[in-house]
Amino acid sequence: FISEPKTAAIVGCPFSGGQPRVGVDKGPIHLIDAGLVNQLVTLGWKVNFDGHHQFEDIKAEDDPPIGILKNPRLVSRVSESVAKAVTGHVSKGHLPITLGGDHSLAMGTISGTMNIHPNACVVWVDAHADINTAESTDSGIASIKFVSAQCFSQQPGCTGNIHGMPVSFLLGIGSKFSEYAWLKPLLKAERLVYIGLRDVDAGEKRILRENNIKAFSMHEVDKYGIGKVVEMALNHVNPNRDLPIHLSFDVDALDPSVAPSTGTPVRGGLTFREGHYICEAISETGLLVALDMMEVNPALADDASVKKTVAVGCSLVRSALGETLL
Ligand code: Z70
Ligand code: MN
Ligand code: MN
Ligand code: MN
Repeated sequence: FISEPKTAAIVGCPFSGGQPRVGVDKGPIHLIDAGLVNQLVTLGWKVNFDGHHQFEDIKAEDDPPIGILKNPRLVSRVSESVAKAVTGHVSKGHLPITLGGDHSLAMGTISGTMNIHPNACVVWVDAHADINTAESTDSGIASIKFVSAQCFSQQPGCTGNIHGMPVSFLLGIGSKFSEYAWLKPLLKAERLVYIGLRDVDAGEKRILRENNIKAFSMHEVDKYGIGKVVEMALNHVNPNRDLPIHLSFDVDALDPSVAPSTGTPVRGGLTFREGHYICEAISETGLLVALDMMEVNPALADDASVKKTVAVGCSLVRSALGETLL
């Protein structure tokens, strides 16, 4: 699906409106400053990067919540413009690499991919399912979650932060919002698979079950090993290994010891090698058509942790684009 000469297009998305913490909008800048473009050139790719996206600004007072959704208009318009950019690249046989920014951007990236490849499958690598709907909030279970050794948070399911919801929007489940009329439910539940889950809200578990969505949590990674998990994941969404693959990688899928600089680190995550194996195995299929590297937040944690997180983000992208160990 990728034309020769192999060309990647960086879609830098300095955007944080899908979640509450400042700093995730600086993720793409750090990934580029770390030398990502040259690293990919070294791998033999032509790389198009003409600066980070400039998003229209909608002032908070002009963007009050719609129901539970926070910053609903801003998130919608940003994702819509990202969808257009991604569609443009994919239509030319270029590989868009979207650098986040928060994961609400995936409404745009996946829509953009599926506009050109309606049969594409999605591999979503994340600690979280990001599949809340406006309704799944009132599951009524206020759970205390020990998020990491250092901190804990108390959240009753969906928080209205749209980075916890992009998958439900893409599937077309939950209530519809006129503000999101541009977003067509192009993704089918059977073309979606998760790897790395370990912080899934009660309402989200019900959604996964009711829609028969395949998910490999950290339990399955431990039980079968990452090699078998990736094989089973691809067997589910891409049984004949002939469909285009969109890989949406949330850096918080990795263990906080590997990727500490992210908004909601969750202990018990993928190791450095497990994360890379996923990218390498998908690269080996030759079917990758779009990649997201999301939720790198350089404002969280100390300098050494930021460096480590940015470096692993670059390294995962290289693996997905064909870097091998030998
Ligand atoms: C939580 C919510 C979250 C990151 C999603 C998810 C929180 N279930 N954090 N992605 N990084 O708010 O819906
Ligand atoms: Mn392009
Ligand atoms: Mn995510
Ligand atoms: Mn996450």
